Amino acid sequence: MLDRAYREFEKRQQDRGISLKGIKEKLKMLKIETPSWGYSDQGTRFRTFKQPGAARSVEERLQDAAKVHEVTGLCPSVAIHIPWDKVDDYSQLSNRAASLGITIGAVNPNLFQDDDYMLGSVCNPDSRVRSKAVAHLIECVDVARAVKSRDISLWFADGTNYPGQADLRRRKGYMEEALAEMYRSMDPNMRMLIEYKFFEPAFYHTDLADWGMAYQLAQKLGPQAEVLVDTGHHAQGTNVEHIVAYLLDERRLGGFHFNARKYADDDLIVGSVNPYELYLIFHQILSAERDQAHPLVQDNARNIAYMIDQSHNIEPKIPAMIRSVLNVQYQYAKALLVNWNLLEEAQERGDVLAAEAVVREAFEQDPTPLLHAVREEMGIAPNPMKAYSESGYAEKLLQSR
Ligand code: AOS
Ligand code: ZN
Ligand code: ZN
Ligand code: ZN
Repeated sequence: MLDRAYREFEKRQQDRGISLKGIKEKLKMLKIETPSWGYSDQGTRFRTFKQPGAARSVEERLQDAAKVHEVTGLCPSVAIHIPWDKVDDYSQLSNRAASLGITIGAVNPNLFQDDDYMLGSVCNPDSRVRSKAVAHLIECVDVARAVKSRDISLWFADGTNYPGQADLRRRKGYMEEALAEMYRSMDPNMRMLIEYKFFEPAFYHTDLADWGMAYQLAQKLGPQAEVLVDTGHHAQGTNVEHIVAYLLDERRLGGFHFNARKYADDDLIVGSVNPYELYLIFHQILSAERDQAHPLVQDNARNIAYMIDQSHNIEPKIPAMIRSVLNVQYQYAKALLVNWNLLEEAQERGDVLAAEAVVREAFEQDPTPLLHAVREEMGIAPNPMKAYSESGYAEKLLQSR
């Protein structure tokens, strides 16, 4: 049933030259993966506050991820972290996920929690440690095969704290060798997503510090290697949407780790601090999708893995995850409301103010009635946060965990 708010919204968009038909279909196709590690107690290097009811096992993490999908309709897959989600039988894990209505998404190796990794994993000066790290990468390729997952997401804590601590170029070579070995072990349908981060936990240099390094490495490895952009991993003021546009044009944008931050890699709720940045990221992706002159760029834009990478330490984890994916959906919905004809005309005229206004005007729309209608058509409650709190799930967890 279309309510008045929706009809008014539709009319307002028609007046702006926007038809909602295709837009609804695109909203129904949006998928955002949630991280298994976001459902358990683990957090900062300061205190990790224990939350009553938080998931304690991979089974419970799958249940919570399935609940988030149930109320949002947006999260049909969950990323896993090995060894945190290690099990004896991965096909059983994947069947269990299926019985909960979700699938296992990206497999994330862990190359930072063993004592062996104090001076690095794949870039460690000790060849024994490097071999151990490579063996773990290959183990994760096997896990991906067993859970039928396409993506293996790589993030390395490797780096140094002091000038002179290690030979930077030698470490670069170690990284290249390790990833080449992993690359050779992948099946043709698999993708290696390479994440970068400019600092932390290492504070002098990080072996994969920025998108350019990740991109060049991906290029050397081959077409199954792509870059993963974690929105929190840039210096203040970095134009992240420009990086997105550049990688799309090079057809190497593999995925995102969404989160927000005020200062450094805070892993806060995406869209809470800088919603315009998130919107502008989607603006670039949708621009690439429209680029009919470059079908491979369009293809890249349609195959991006959208993932949340957050760990909620002071806020209740499941509602925080729900809010995060709803924030992504909200900004994506607005990015779909750009009048591209007006934008292109303004750009061609060199009309700076008009072009900026077209982009900002869509950002200033409130797509809530549209999202309500889309959820209704998908059989989802119009307000997923409310549906979750009324479902009694949180109370049930307090009893049972
Ligand atoms: C670390 O800063 C990265 O964002 C990783 O992607 C991720 O948080 C980690 O692999 C989860 O433990
Ligand atoms: Zn990340
Ligand atoms: Zn991070
Ligand atoms: Zn982060």
